[in-house]
Amino acid sequence: MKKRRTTYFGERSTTWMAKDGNVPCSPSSVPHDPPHVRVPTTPGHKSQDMSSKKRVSYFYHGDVGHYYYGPGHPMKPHRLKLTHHLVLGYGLYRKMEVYRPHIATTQELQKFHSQEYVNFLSRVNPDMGRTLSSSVHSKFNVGEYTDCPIFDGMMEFCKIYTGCSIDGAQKLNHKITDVAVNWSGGLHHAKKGEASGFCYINDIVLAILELLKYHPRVLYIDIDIHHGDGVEEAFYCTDRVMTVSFHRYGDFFPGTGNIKDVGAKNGKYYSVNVPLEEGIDDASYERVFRPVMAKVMEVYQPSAVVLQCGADSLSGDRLGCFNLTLRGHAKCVEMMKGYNVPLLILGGGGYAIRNVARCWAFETSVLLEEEVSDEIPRNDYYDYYAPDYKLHLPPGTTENQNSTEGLEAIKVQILQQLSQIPGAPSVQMQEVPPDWATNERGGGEDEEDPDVRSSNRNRFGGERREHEAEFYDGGKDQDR
Ligand code: V1D
Ligand code: CA
Repeated sequence: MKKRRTTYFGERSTTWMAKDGNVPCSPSSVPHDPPHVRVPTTPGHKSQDMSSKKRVSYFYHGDVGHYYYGPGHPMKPHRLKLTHHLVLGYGLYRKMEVYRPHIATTQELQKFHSQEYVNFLSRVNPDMGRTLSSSVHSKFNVGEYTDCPIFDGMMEFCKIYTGCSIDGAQKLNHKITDVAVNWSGGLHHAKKGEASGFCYINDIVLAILELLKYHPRVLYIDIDIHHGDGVEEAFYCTDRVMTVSFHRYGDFFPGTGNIKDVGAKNGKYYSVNVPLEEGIDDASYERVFRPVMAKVMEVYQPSAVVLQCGADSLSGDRLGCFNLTLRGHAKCVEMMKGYNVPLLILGGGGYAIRNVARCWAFETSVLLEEEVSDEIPRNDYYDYYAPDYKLHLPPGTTENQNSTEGLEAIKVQILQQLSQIPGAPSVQMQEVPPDWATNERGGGEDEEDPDVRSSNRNRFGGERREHEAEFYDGGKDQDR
């Protein structure tokens, strides 16, 4: 049975403008870029410039790696701690702004998710989870022994990773950074009123909604091996967001993402699906990714890009079956960075946790244009990288079932679909809603202490810059 789509947008394209009457996305009101950021000299972003250093902001909360989905579950938040410690071990924190995020409030989550669903997630606990009626279980798609178990601190976990993504979007909106990175985000399967595929709250949709306050067109790209169904569904009927997902298609979770699914109503041709077979290697992936994304950038001309970097598309993943190396995966990041458009970088899936950490630490270095050694640096989790203690992965052995002709046919079909787009859509202007940070967050039920908040948060995102001494956590966690 075909599921009804819970799209966020109706048919009309609108954007917002600031209370003072400025139109944040009109060229005349855009502040000058700092001198070290090169902007294209021609309208649009047709050409790539691979060599302009960017201001990078990195969002991390020290508790995010402590949550546990349960025994036997492949999703291990501990991988986020491994990633962070590898980033620290390489000294990359010295080259970027490191922020601790605000904790997203239930009101913020309800900007996309239904009140009923958010209330349910807020109330439920693991003990209740064991006795949930089958109707509640099937309504919200959570429960014991499912993809989405109810685990201790589940809602706090969601609020942490979502806070990071929203904060990143706000830093981009206010031009405080060129690139915002949240490796704990990217949970692309969550729907308006139900959990799916290890995802409960869709931080991506919420971050895109934040970007839409200032950006007329937002591009979402998804290189997780799974189809980015939750994000596609949310924006299926609008041209304000273009979604592009590269994924394994055919008897593979979640089963959506047919090449013929192109969007509907105002969003027709603004959803792009690139179905791939197992075993795809770096060269084959680039042969599709590069021309498709070049065409997307040419016809859509987004003013902000969100890139979900699920690491389950790497060779050797426990759930995935692609054959990408770190270099092939990171090439996508490098390419999108080269377009010089504000960029939100998110995590996603990834189930060989050492490789996830290798991948995202390497991609952090690529974003910073800092070379890193193939020798894993000393860090709290150094032993995890035995026996070779190398950063880069050996090439996988899975056979590439994507023929050159098959990939060419996919590319041609997608370029043809993209050529149906008349040109970058313009938008009507309305008043911009305030940052959730400044208005709606204040005094919310989730505030730990409103007095503390006002004294150590800035006027844009509510984040607090970490002191370098706070980066290192003592002790070693279990690989769980
Ligand atoms: F192997 C498992 C063990 C325990 C619990 C779940 C799994 C498991 C493996 N693969 N679950 C899956 C996928 N689910 C199914 C279900 C069978 N049907 C009833 C559904 O095949 C879900 C895979 C989720 C992938 C998530 C993701 O990598 O895309 C991701 N991205 O961001 C966050 C997660
Ligand atoms: Ca994908």
